[in-house]
Formats: sequence, structure tokens, C-alpha cells
Amino acid sequence: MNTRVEQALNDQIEKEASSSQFYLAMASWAENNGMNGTAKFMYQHSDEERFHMLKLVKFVNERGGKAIIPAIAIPPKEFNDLTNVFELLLNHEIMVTESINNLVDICLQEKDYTTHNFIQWYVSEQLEEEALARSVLDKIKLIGGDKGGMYMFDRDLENSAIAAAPVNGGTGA
Ligand code: OFO
Repeated sequence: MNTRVEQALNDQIEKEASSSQFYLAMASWAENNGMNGTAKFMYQHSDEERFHMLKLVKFVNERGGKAIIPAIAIPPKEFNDLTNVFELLLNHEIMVTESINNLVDICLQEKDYTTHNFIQWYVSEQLEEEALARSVLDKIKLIGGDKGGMYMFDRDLENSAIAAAPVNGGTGA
């Protein structure tokens, strides 16, 4: 496997693993603050990020490269409120999208069309994740400080997490 592409894929493995831990920290914070729907949504999102990481690990190894399992920085323990949580989530996803775009660029420069093809799945995934984060953030801003609205919002997130859950309860990895 092309060494530059391999390095970029390993960097991406680290980013997906960090995303998983970051969302796990958000899930735990939400659970401790009585927002069980948000917690469920974040636990599920954390699982998805782990799946993104595993998919990369397997791809690198299957193509003759060496996947490196990274050390992860400790995610934040405290968040100000839900607006803060979803703003951080959106910013994080924007950073991940930039990283995926950079990976696409490297594949083209190195003429690695197989990896380029593989990475397209992540391109569309990022599009969806950014759109989801933006729409959730818009809803929170609309609700403002209304407690009843927040209660409904938390319940809606729980329902969306249930609807998106895989039938076998696994990550699909
Ligand atoms: Fe892996 O999609 Fe978000 O970060």
C-alpha cells in the first residue's frame, strides 16, 4: 500500500476513535444530567464512530498495510448545556469532513483509485452527519430556554435513536 495513503488512513483511524470517545463523554454527561434521550442518541453515535474506525482498520490490513491502534486524548468531562454539546459536535464533524477531504486529495495525488473509491462512503457519511448536527442545533436554538420544549426535544432524540438502531443491536462491523 502507498505509504502516504497508509499514513493518512492511520490518521483517520485516530480521528474516528477520538470521535467515538468524544461522543461517549457526551453520552455520559447527558445521562448524568437527566437527558436520557440525548444520552441514547450519543451512545449510538459513539458506536457508529467505532464502526467507522473498524472499517478503516480492516481496509488498511486487507490491502497489505498496517493499521495502527492509537492512544486517544481524554475527552471533556463537563459541558455547559445542550447547545454547547451540539455546537462541539458540529465543529468536530466539520473537522472530520476536512480530514476526509484531505484523504480524498491524497488518494488522487497518489493515484490510489481503490482507496479513493472506498473513501467515498465516508464522504457521504460526513454529509449526513453534518446535516444532522445542524438540524439538531437549529431545533435547540428554536426552543431557547423553554423546559417543556427541552423535554420534548430529549424524547424526540430518544425516538430517533430507536428508529436508527440496527435490528440486531450490533454496530454492523
Ligand atoms: Fe465518522 O463520522 Fe463522525 O466523525
